[in-house]
Amino acid sequence: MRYPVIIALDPPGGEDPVSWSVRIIDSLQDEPAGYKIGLPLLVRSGPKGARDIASVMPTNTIKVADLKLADIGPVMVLTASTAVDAGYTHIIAHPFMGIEGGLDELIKYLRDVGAELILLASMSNPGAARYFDQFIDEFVVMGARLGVWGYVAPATRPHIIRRVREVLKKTPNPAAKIVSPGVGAQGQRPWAAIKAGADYEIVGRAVTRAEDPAEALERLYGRP
Ligand code: BMP
Repeated sequence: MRYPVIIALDPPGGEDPVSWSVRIIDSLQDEPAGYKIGLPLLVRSGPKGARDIASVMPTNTIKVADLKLADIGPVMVLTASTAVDAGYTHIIAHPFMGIEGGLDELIKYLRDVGAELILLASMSNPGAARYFDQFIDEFVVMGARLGVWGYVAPATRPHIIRRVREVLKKTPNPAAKIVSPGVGAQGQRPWAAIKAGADYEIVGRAVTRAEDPAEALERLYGRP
């Protein structure tokens, strides 16, 4: 891993999602710390396509399924199991459903199969400032109670990342990971989230839409 970056694979319309993703992974290999697929890819490629994509990700990379789960426990488990069975190791979920009958069942399933939960602490779009940001402290404490691997916090609002880190310090797992989207296409500069306390920056279009993704990643982050 040369860069503390997770690459978001959101294939543009009109592209074959599997060959588009494989081309990008071939270009980047294990230069980024991980890769992330989301619903645009999973819905279009189906579980078999998602499995084919996971199988070309280097073994030492984090394989995130960004399903942004928000449902009752048993239904989140059904959805998450599609991604876990396809080879994904980290699942992203919303916090608003709460623990009982929701996230408790999801994390129990993930623990049983050796996968990890990432909880949204807030989001990178401007509208999240009005709603999500009101509950950051509660969501971080909720994640700590559950024993999550990490949190999503927005690169676009570094003070939120600092706040998540601050609240984490008072929990049993202050070193829980923070992953931060919003660099590049959404306007934030590379390294801004890391400087604010994130462990990984999530980058999609600024790298994946470039003619040469490896060159784009190096241009953004510099030579380590
Ligand atoms: P891009 O760098 O192209 O803007 O992509 C950002 C990625 O991060 C997308 O896959 C998006 O779904 C995800 N994301 C985000 O942009 N903001 C959030 O708050 C949470 C996300 O998962």
